[in-house]
Amino acid sequence: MDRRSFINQTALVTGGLALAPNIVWSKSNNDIFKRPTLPYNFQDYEPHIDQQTMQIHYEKHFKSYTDNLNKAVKEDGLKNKSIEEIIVNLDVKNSFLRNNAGGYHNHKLFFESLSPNPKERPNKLLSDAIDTEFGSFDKFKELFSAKAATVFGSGWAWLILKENGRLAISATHNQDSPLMTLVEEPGTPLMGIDVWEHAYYLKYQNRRKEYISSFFHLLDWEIIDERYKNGQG
Ligand code: MN3
Repeated sequence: MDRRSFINQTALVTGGLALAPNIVWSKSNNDIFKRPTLPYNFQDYEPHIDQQTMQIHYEKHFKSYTDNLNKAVKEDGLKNKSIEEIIVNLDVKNSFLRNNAGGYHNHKLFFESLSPNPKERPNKLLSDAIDTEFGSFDKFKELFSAKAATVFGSGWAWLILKENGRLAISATHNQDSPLMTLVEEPGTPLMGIDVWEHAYYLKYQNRRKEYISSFFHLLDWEIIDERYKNGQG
């Protein structure tokens, strides 16, 4: 809890309890979705991604998607659903839920995949699958980087596991998730790069390609190995 909500909550508990106990509890303890706690400091990702970008990205952008998602699930009666269930089943016309559920899940995957001391290569299981699909790990990086570089406007590039068990490189617009049925190439996201300008503009400005190559210095294959293994069922 940040300091302001702590103060608000304390004020309600100490001053408002007798008058409106239900408001006390509806205002606190009810955030269903939380951002993962980062095991590193924001400056630890330097020089690949600068401290200020990481901090604003996590504390402002990611927080805003998370807060809005929590608001949306309360209003839409989706309290007991997992984020994956919400995304797979969402009404695509509900743009508030679509943007914020996608934004939450995409950013969770992104921040969980980055480490200042990453495992730099996938394990044998995933590495073999990458070789089969793309030829080699280096070829995969080349194709993935090209996909990320050519996302027009704001969006994401992904390594996904398709329903048929094969890997693919795909892209989504805005905060759409590969889990959404409306996207061109659906699948389970194993890892993704955020190519919204807020993810790199302070350090790289219009040099998106440099940011993409820096991203690979932080990408931790340990968690991606794990996601792939789980996706194998
Ligand atoms: Mn972002």
